[in-house]
Amino acid sequence: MDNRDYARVLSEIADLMQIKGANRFRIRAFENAARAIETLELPLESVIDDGDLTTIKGIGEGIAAQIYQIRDQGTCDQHRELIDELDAGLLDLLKIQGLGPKRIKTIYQELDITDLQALEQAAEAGRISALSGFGAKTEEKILTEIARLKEGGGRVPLPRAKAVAQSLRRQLLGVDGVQSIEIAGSVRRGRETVGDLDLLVATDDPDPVHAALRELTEVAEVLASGQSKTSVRLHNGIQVDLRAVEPPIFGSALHYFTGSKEHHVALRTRAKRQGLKISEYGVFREGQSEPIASGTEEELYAALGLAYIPPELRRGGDEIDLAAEDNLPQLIDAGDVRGDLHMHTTETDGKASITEMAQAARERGYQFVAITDHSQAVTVANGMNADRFAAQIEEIRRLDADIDGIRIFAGIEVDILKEGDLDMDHQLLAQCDWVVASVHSHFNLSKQAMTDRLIKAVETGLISCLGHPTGRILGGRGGYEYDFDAVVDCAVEYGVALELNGSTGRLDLNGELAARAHHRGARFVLGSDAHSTRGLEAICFAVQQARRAALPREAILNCLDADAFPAAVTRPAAH
Ligand code: DGT
Ligand code: CA
Ligand code: CA
Ligand code: ZN
Repeated sequence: MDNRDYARVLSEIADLMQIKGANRFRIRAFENAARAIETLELPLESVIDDGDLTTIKGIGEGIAAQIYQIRDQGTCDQHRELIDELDAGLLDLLKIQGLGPKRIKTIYQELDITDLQALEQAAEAGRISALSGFGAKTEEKILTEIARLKEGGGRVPLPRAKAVAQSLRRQLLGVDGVQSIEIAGSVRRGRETVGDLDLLVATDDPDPVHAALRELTEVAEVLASGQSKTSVRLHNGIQVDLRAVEPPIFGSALHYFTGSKEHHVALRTRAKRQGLKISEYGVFREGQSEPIASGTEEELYAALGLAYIPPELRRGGDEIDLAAEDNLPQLIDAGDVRGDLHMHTTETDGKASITEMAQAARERGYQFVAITDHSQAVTVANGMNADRFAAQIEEIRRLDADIDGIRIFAGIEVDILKEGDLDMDHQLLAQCDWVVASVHSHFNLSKQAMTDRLIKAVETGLISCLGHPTGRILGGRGGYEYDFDAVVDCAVEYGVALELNGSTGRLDLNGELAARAHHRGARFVLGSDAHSTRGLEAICFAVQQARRAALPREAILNCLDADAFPAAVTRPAAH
């Protein structure tokens, strides 16, 4: 389990306590503990192994005891008792954006509602807007949010799914007889939400690895288990399919279980015309039982007369034709990224100093970073006013001169205010090296007003990049409405790049929208939006969305050398 799993259980306890009407200091204690774990730099389990959890600020004896239970059982007494007393369905209500525990408490107490369906019926019947403190607008919002939750159908955001899959993989790698394990399915393809996890194991002796999966503490329920496949559901609700295959067919099995189904269908149709058959056991000539390829995916594609198709492109579109002509786009990988252009420090809501962030970036092999703290409109993040930003620019200049082996560019994530104005002194924006402009408020403007707002910001000529351009929260809030193509066209005209924000809650732009913007001539920037040194790792998700969009290196500013970067960024002088 990772830190988020622990934090989730603790914050659910806090929320359920609030619904129940518990002592507010006890609620606060669980909230603080959840927060402390979420922002912890280390895996919580390494702290558990090293001894004393109470050394973590915000975690006392009582909560530490609950945490040990969560480690062993995936849940704890407090959580179980609250669910028994209240109702597990309330946890679904808590997933509704904009409905905190306080309002759910009212709904629960006044109307005795404990699940989504009952809430939906009540909202449709107008019984929610009749409650004091609720209006017609809230009621409407509840209905759209429920519709969206249903549509999401329990799919898990990619970053979370991947973290869970990697943790399972690590734990199973050491099991007797296991030669290798790969994460397959939609996670490998980088799909932004994931239905279930698929693990593929190469082994001559499958029993131990099936047993090991069944016995992991994360597992809540074994759904099926046999020689070739085990399916389980974890305490966090995620379902996992593990398949064990013999090492000689690992490549073809990995290909099969990576999907997508659409890619397979198109591939089979093509193979059939060539008198070939594909299955999880390999590529076969019609009527023969020995495969002509099975060990690796590369061999499999070669046997079909195709160039290797990376998982991110396997969608059943034009990738097979392109591979046949050897015309596949060249995809970037993590090694092409020379710098990160979105990160926060202790000056605002980050956990590490400018120097710590730069050092961590240098360790990752980067040539440059841009520091992009918030402007003052983001009060919850302690955003900077002009004086603080001016001082920070100076400090960055000093630190940049001092540090070896990496360039530190002075940047900012400036808020785009409601009317499209930038939340910072224009002189200072013109002085710094890199301006990410983002929307963090007033998400509900009309489509026209939001389009005008973004275009106005671009037309200032002061911004280098639009940050997290749709504003959606993965598995949460949808993006704000605006004319995407019109804003992209304006950005292209002004040389303003579009961000692929890799932070785990966003993936914004995603692969689909990035591809659309690419066709309109846009340039891109990958950003981790890190709030800690560990947060820099999120760049991998931006890279993966760029791969899904098949963006060429030349369209991505992070792939430039540090020397070439400043000249490539559109600055006020250009307009
Ligand atoms: P998900 O889990 O909904 O995010 O998407 P996937 O692609 O991971 O789908 P999943 O878990 O049902 O299956 C994993 C892969 O296994 C899938 O991408 C292709 C392969 N596969 C599974 N069942 C079938 C099937 O009935 N037909 C074909 N052609 N492939 C299948
Ligand atoms: Ca899957
Ligand atoms: Ca599956
Ligand atoms: Zn932001």
